[in-house]
Amino acid sequence: MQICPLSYHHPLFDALPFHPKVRAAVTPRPARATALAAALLAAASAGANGKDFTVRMDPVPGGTFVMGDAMGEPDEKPRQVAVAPFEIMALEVTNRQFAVFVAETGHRTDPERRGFGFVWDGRWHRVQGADWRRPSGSDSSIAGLEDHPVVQVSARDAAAFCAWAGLRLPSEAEWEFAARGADGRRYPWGDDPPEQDGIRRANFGTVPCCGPSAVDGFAATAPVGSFPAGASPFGPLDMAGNVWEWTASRFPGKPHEVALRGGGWGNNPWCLRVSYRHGNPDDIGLDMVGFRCAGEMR
Ligand SMILES: [Ca+2]
Repeated sequence: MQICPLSYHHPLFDALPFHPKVRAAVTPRPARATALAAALLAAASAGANGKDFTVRMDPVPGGTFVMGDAMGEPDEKPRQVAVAPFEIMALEVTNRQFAVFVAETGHRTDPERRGFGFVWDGRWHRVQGADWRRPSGSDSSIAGLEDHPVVQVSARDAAAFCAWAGLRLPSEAEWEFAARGADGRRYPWGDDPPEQDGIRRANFGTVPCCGPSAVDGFAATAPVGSFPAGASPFGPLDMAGNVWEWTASRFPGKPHEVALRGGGWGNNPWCLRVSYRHGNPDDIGLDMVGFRCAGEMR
């Protein structure tokens, strides 16, 4: 077994300056017409950098599948789960898209209100001034990273974005089904490792775990959708790697934590498996964690 040091319970994690049960006031849910949100996001997304970042929703048919991995961690014990039909964003939410949401709603993220975010360099550092506009701290910026996934957003910030867009975060079961389908594969593309025979299928980190690796051209985040060979059976990209993704599900046994999935740019292939689970407090931001939204099948 290997450890993916994402949870704040891990010894590589700087302590929070507050008890996780002491939560900030709930972020007000913005009230905006979803049609307007969809139009604004489309206008901000299409054709950026010569590439189409339009918000594409991939349909995921309902079904029954075995969630988990008998060869995985103890909390991945296989169990049969039924999922109703839904849709999921083909790509992680980008900085450009999150900026539209903030401009329209005035939303202030949890890391902005807390005054810090967590930054990974082989361990997690609590960095003052790190937020979605300054992912590594006050001297950093997202200039040139407009089509990279937004990071340093909490689960509550992610849920607020999705609600504004007329969507929601996927449950853990929906996320895993969208990533692997029903045939028991280990990764979105199948059972082959993320890099094999010169084909790179995900943005991930060093082996052994867990430093940034620029072998794929990206030491940290990559523009969303950069690894088409890593598509899941239903179409979504980057379900393994690039950034971990918040879900709508509480982490079992940890009522103040939310489940994250998919592994990130600093993790090794073990952590990129579709069944790997982590939990973190719902009001902290990290520079290896983003999200994508789901919605009801239209
Ligand atoms: Ca991802």
